Amino acid sequence: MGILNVTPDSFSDGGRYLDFADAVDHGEQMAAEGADIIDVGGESTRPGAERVDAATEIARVKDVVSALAERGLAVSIDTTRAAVAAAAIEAGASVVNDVSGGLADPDMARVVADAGVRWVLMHWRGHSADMQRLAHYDDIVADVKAELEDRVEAALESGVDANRIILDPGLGFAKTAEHNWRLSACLEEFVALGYPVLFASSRKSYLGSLLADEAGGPRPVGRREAATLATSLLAFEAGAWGVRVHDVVGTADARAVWLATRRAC
Ligand code: PMM
Repeated sequence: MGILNVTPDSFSDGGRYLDFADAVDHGEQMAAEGADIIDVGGESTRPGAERVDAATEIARVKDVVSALAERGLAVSIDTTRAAVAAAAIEAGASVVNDVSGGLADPDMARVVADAGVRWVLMHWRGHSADMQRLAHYDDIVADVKAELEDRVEAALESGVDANRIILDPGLGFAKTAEHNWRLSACLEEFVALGYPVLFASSRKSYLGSLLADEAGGPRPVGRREAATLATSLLAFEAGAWGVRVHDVVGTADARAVWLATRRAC
Protein backbone atom coordinates (compact mmCIF):
# COMPACT_ATOMS: atom_id res chain seq x y z
CA MET A 1 0.00 0.00 0.00
CA GLY A 2 1.58 3.25 -1.17
CA ILE A 3 0.98 6.39 0.89
CA LEU A 4 -0.37 9.49 -0.84
CA ASN A 5 -1.09 12.26 1.64
CA VAL A 6 -2.88 15.19 0.03
CA THR A 7 -2.24 17.33 3.10
CA PRO A 8 -0.09 20.34 3.97
CA ASP A 9 1.09 18.86 7.28
CA SER A 10 1.64 15.06 7.25
CA PHE A 11 4.91 14.25 8.99
CA SER A 12 6.76 12.82 6.00
CA ASP A 13 5.14 13.88 2.73
CA GLY A 14 3.03 16.84 3.95
CA GLY A 15 2.72 19.58 1.32
CA ARG A 16 4.34 17.58 -1.50
CA TYR A 17 1.15 16.38 -3.20
CA LEU A 18 -1.35 19.19 -2.61
CA ASP A 19 -1.32 19.93 -6.32
CA PHE A 20 -3.77 17.64 -8.17
CA ALA A 21 -1.40 16.69 -11.00
CA ASP A 22 1.49 15.99 -8.59
CA ALA A 23 -0.75 13.77 -6.48
CA VAL A 24 -2.06 11.76 -9.43
CA ASP A 25 1.47 11.40 -10.89
CA HIS A 26 2.79 10.14 -7.59
CA GLY A 27 -0.08 7.66 -7.22
CA GLU A 28 0.54 6.33 -10.72
CA GLN A 29 4.26 6.14 -10.07
CA MET A 30 3.77 4.10 -6.88
CA ALA A 31 1.44 1.73 -8.75
CA ALA A 32 4.04 1.31 -11.49
CA GLU A 33 6.63 0.57 -8.80
CA GLY A 34 4.50 -2.25 -7.39
CA ALA A 35 1.93 -0.80 -4.99
CA ASP A 36 -1.29 -2.83 -5.12
CA ILE A 37 -3.31 -0.11 -3.38
CA ILE A 38 -2.84 3.67 -3.27
CA ASP A 39 -3.86 5.07 0.12
CA VAL A 40 -5.14 8.62 -0.31
CA GLY A 41 -5.48 10.77 2.81
CA GLY A 42 -6.74 14.34 3.24
CA GLU A 43 -6.16 14.83 6.96
CA SER A 44 -2.90 14.45 8.85
CA THR A 45 -3.03 12.06 11.80
CA ARG A 46 0.42 12.85 13.19
CA PRO A 47 0.53 13.42 16.97
CA GLY A 48 -0.75 16.89 17.83
CA ALA A 49 -2.17 17.60 14.33
CA GLU A 50 -5.09 20.05 14.05
CA ARG A 51 -8.27 18.59 12.54
CA VAL A 52 -9.73 19.90 9.28
CA ASP A 53 -13.45 19.89 8.49
CA ALA A 54 -15.08 17.21 6.32
CA ALA A 55 -15.63 19.56 3.37
CA THR A 56 -11.93 20.42 3.25
CA GLU A 57 -10.98 16.75 3.50
CA ILE A 58 -13.37 15.82 0.67
CA ALA A 59 -12.14 18.69 -1.51
CA ARG A 60 -8.54 17.50 -1.08
CA VAL A 61 -9.11 13.83 -1.91
CA LYS A 62 -12.13 13.41 -4.18
CA ASP A 63 -10.68 14.30 -7.58
CA VAL A 64 -7.43 12.47 -6.82
CA VAL A 65 -9.32 9.28 -5.89
CA SER A 66 -11.44 9.55 -8.99
CA ALA A 67 -8.47 10.14 -11.31
CA LEU A 68 -6.56 7.16 -9.89
CA ALA A 69 -9.63 4.89 -9.96
CA GLU A 70 -10.30 5.91 -13.58
CA ARG A 71 -6.78 4.73 -14.40
CA GLY A 72 -7.71 1.31 -13.04
CA LEU A 73 -5.82 1.58 -9.75
CA ALA A 74 -7.13 0.21 -6.45
CA VAL A 75 -7.57 3.15 -4.10
CA SER A 76 -8.09 3.27 -0.36
CA ILE A 77 -9.31 6.34 1.46
CA ASP A 78 -7.51 7.15 4.70
CA THR A 79 -10.22 8.79 6.78
CA THR A 80 -12.11 8.52 10.05
CA ARG A 81 -15.18 10.28 8.64
CA ALA A 82 -18.15 8.48 7.09
CA ALA A 83 -18.96 11.44 4.81
CA VAL A 84 -15.43 11.44 3.40
CA ALA A 85 -15.48 7.65 2.99
CA ALA A 86 -18.83 7.86 1.16
CA ALA A 87 -17.56 10.59 -1.19
CA ALA A 88 -14.38 8.62 -1.90
CA ILE A 89 -16.30 5.38 -2.51
CA GLU A 90 -18.51 7.26 -4.96
CA ALA A 91 -15.33 8.48 -6.64
CA GLY A 92 -14.05 4.90 -6.95
CA ALA A 93 -12.28 3.94 -3.71
CA SER A 94 -12.59 0.24 -2.85
CA VAL A 95 -10.99 0.25 0.61
CA VAL A 96 -11.68 2.44 3.66
CA ASN A 97 -8.56 2.84 5.79
CA ASP A 98 -10.03 4.05 9.07
CA VAL A 99 -7.36 4.78 11.68
CA SER A 100 -10.10 4.97 14.32
CA GLY A 101 -11.35 1.44 13.62
CA GLY A 102 -14.88 2.80 13.36
CA LEU A 103 -14.79 4.62 16.70
CA ALA A 104 -14.59 8.21 15.46
CA ASP A 105 -17.77 8.23 13.40
CA PRO A 106 -20.85 6.12 14.26
CA ASP A 107 -21.96 6.22 10.60
CA MET A 108 -18.80 4.63 9.23
CA ALA A 109 -19.91 1.00 9.71
CA ARG A 110 -23.12 1.63 7.77
CA VAL A 111 -21.27 3.31 4.88
CA VAL A 112 -18.79 0.43 4.67
CA ALA A 113 -21.48 -2.27 5.01
CA ASP A 114 -23.75 -0.67 2.38
CA ALA A 115 -20.92 -0.23 -0.12
CA GLY A 116 -19.42 -3.69 0.51
CA VAL A 117 -15.87 -2.26 0.43
CA ARG A 118 -12.89 -3.50 2.46
CA TRP A 119 -12.35 -1.84 5.84
CA VAL A 120 -9.01 -1.43 7.61
CA LEU A 121 -9.77 -1.37 11.34
CA MET A 122 -6.78 0.20 13.05
CA HIS A 123 -6.27 0.21 16.81
CA TRP A 124 -7.01 3.73 18.06
CA ARG A 125 -7.88 5.43 21.31
CA GLY A 126 -8.41 9.08 20.41
CA HIS A 127 -7.72 11.86 17.96
CA SER A 128 -4.20 13.10 17.30
CA ALA A 129 -4.38 16.13 19.59
CA ASP A 130 -4.45 14.01 22.74
CA MET A 131 -3.58 10.45 21.73
CA GLN A 132 -0.20 10.25 23.44
CA ARG A 133 -1.96 10.90 26.77
CA LEU A 134 -3.86 7.65 26.17
CA ALA A 135 -0.74 5.48 25.77
CA HIS A 136 -1.26 3.41 28.93
CA TYR A 137 -1.74 -0.34 28.87
CA ASP A 138 -1.66 -3.25 31.33
CA ASP A 139 -0.31 -5.50 28.58
CA ILE A 140 0.13 -3.73 25.26
CA VAL A 141 -0.29 -6.80 23.05
CA ALA A 142 -3.24 -8.31 24.93
CA ASP A 143 -4.97 -4.94 25.30
CA VAL A 144 -4.59 -3.93 21.64
CA LYS A 145 -5.77 -7.36 20.50
CA ALA A 146 -8.82 -7.22 22.79
CA GLU A 147 -9.71 -3.69 21.68
CA LEU A 148 -9.37 -4.69 18.02
CA GLU A 149 -11.56 -7.72 18.58
CA ASP A 150 -14.20 -5.40 20.04
CA ARG A 151 -14.03 -3.31 16.85
CA VAL A 152 -14.40 -6.45 14.72
CA GLU A 153 -17.45 -7.51 16.72
CA ALA A 154 -19.03 -4.08 16.32
CA ALA A 155 -18.33 -4.14 12.57
CA LEU A 156 -19.89 -7.59 12.16
CA GLU A 157 -22.94 -6.53 14.18
CA SER A 158 -23.36 -3.59 11.78
CA GLY A 159 -23.51 -5.97 8.84
CA VAL A 160 -19.93 -5.69 7.60
CA ASP A 161 -18.78 -8.87 5.84
CA ALA A 162 -15.99 -10.63 7.79
CA ASN A 163 -14.13 -11.16 4.50
CA ARG A 164 -13.87 -7.39 4.11
CA ILE A 165 -12.07 -6.73 7.39
CA ILE A 166 -8.34 -5.96 7.69
CA LEU A 167 -6.66 -5.32 11.06
CA ASP A 168 -3.84 -2.94 11.95
CA PRO A 169 -2.20 -2.63 15.40
CA GLY A 170 -1.81 1.13 14.86
CA LEU A 171 1.87 1.84 15.45
CA GLY A 172 2.38 5.30 16.95
CA PHE A 173 -1.29 5.90 17.74
CA ALA A 174 -1.47 6.18 21.54
CA LYS A 175 1.73 4.08 21.62
CA THR A 176 5.20 4.76 22.94
CA ALA A 177 8.29 3.52 21.09
CA GLU A 178 8.43 0.56 23.46
CA HIS A 179 4.79 -0.27 22.68
CA ASN A 180 5.55 -0.17 18.96
CA TRP A 181 8.44 -2.61 19.37
CA ARG A 182 6.32 -5.00 21.42
CA LEU A 183 3.51 -4.93 18.84
CA SER A 184 6.02 -5.50 16.04
CA ALA A 185 7.67 -8.38 17.90
CA CYS A 186 4.30 -10.03 18.55
CA LEU A 187 2.71 -9.37 15.16
CA GLU A 188 2.07 -13.10 14.70
CA GLU A 189 -0.48 -12.90 17.51
CA PHE A 190 -2.45 -10.40 15.43
CA VAL A 191 -2.15 -12.57 12.33
CA ALA A 192 -3.51 -15.46 14.43
CA LEU A 193 -6.77 -13.54 14.93
CA GLY A 194 -7.63 -14.74 11.42
CA TYR A 195 -7.93 -11.46 9.53
CA PRO A 196 -5.43 -9.94 7.09
CA VAL A 197 -3.01 -7.69 8.99
CA LEU A 198 -1.69 -4.38 7.71
CA PHE A 199 1.60 -3.15 9.21
CA ALA A 200 2.38 0.57 8.95
CA SER A 201 5.75 1.61 10.36
CA SER A 202 6.93 3.78 7.48
CA ARG A 203 9.34 6.50 8.69
CA LYS A 204 7.61 6.68 12.09
CA SER A 205 9.27 8.42 15.00
CA TYR A 206 10.14 5.26 16.97
CA LEU A 207 12.54 4.44 14.11
CA GLY A 208 13.99 7.95 14.36
CA SER A 209 14.53 7.42 18.10
CA LEU A 210 16.19 4.02 17.59
CA LEU A 211 18.64 5.58 15.14
CA ALA A 212 19.29 8.76 17.15
CA ASP A 213 22.69 10.40 16.80
CA GLU A 214 25.21 10.61 19.63
CA ALA A 215 23.63 13.80 20.97
CA GLY A 216 20.27 12.01 21.12
CA GLY A 217 18.79 13.83 18.11
CA PRO A 218 16.36 11.57 16.23
CA ARG A 219 17.27 10.35 12.73
CA PRO A 220 15.50 12.76 10.31
CA VAL A 221 12.32 11.48 8.64
CA GLY A 222 13.94 11.30 5.20
CA ARG A 223 16.67 8.95 6.44
CA ARG A 224 14.53 6.23 8.03
CA GLU A 225 14.04 4.18 4.87
CA ALA A 226 16.41 1.30 5.58
CA ALA A 227 14.90 0.92 9.04
CA THR A 228 11.41 0.96 7.52
CA LEU A 229 12.37 -1.78 5.08
CA ALA A 230 13.76 -3.91 7.90
CA THR A 231 10.50 -3.61 9.85
CA SER A 232 8.44 -4.38 6.74
CA LEU A 233 10.42 -7.55 6.02
CA LEU A 234 10.00 -8.71 9.61
CA ALA A 235 6.26 -8.04 9.25
CA PHE A 236 6.06 -10.16 6.08
CA GLU A 237 7.93 -12.92 7.88
CA ALA A 238 5.37 -12.72 10.69
CA GLY A 239 2.56 -13.18 8.16
CA ALA A 240 1.41 -9.62 7.51
CA TRP A 241 -0.95 -9.24 4.55
CA GLY A 242 0.45 -5.85 3.59
CA VAL A 243 2.60 -2.89 4.56
CA ARG A 244 1.71 0.79 4.22
CA VAL A 245 4.82 2.63 3.02
CA HIS A 246 6.16 5.80 1.43
CA ASP A 247 8.97 4.06 -0.51
CA VAL A 248 7.25 1.53 -2.74
CA VAL A 249 10.17 0.61 -4.96
CA GLY A 250 12.45 -0.31 -2.05
CA THR A 251 9.67 -2.27 -0.37
CA ALA A 252 8.84 -4.18 -3.55
CA ASP A 253 12.53 -5.09 -4.00
CA ALA A 254 12.91 -6.19 -0.39
CA ARG A 255 9.71 -8.24 -0.62
CA ALA A 256 10.93 -9.91 -3.82
CA VAL A 257 14.10 -10.96 -1.97
CA TRP A 258 12.05 -12.24 0.94
CA LEU A 259 9.71 -14.21 -1.36
CA ALA A 260 12.58 -15.73 -3.37
CA THR A 261 14.28 -16.78 -0.14
CA ARG A 262 11.10 -18.30 1.32
CA ARG A 263 10.36 -20.19 -1.88
CA ALA A 264 13.88 -21.57 -2.16
CA CYS A 265 13.60 -23.60 1.06
N1 PMM B 1 -0.53 5.83 10.04
C1 PMM B 1 -0.72 7.06 9.52
C2 PMM B 1 -1.78 7.30 8.65
N2 PMM B 1 -2.63 6.30 8.29
N3 PMM B 1 -3.28 4.06 8.41
C3 PMM B 1 -3.11 2.84 8.92
N4 PMM B 1 -3.94 1.84 8.55
N5 PMM B 1 -2.12 2.55 9.80
C4 PMM B 1 -1.25 3.51 10.23
O1 PMM B 1 -0.37 3.20 11.08
C5 PMM B 1 -1.38 4.83 9.71
C6 PMM B 1 -2.44 5.07 8.78
C7 PMM B 1 0.23 8.15 9.87
O2 PMM B 1 1.28 8.18 8.96
P1 PMM B 1 1.37 9.17 7.66
O3 PMM B 1 1.33 10.59 8.19
O4 PMM B 1 2.66 8.81 7.01
O5 PMM B 1 0.24 8.93 6.73
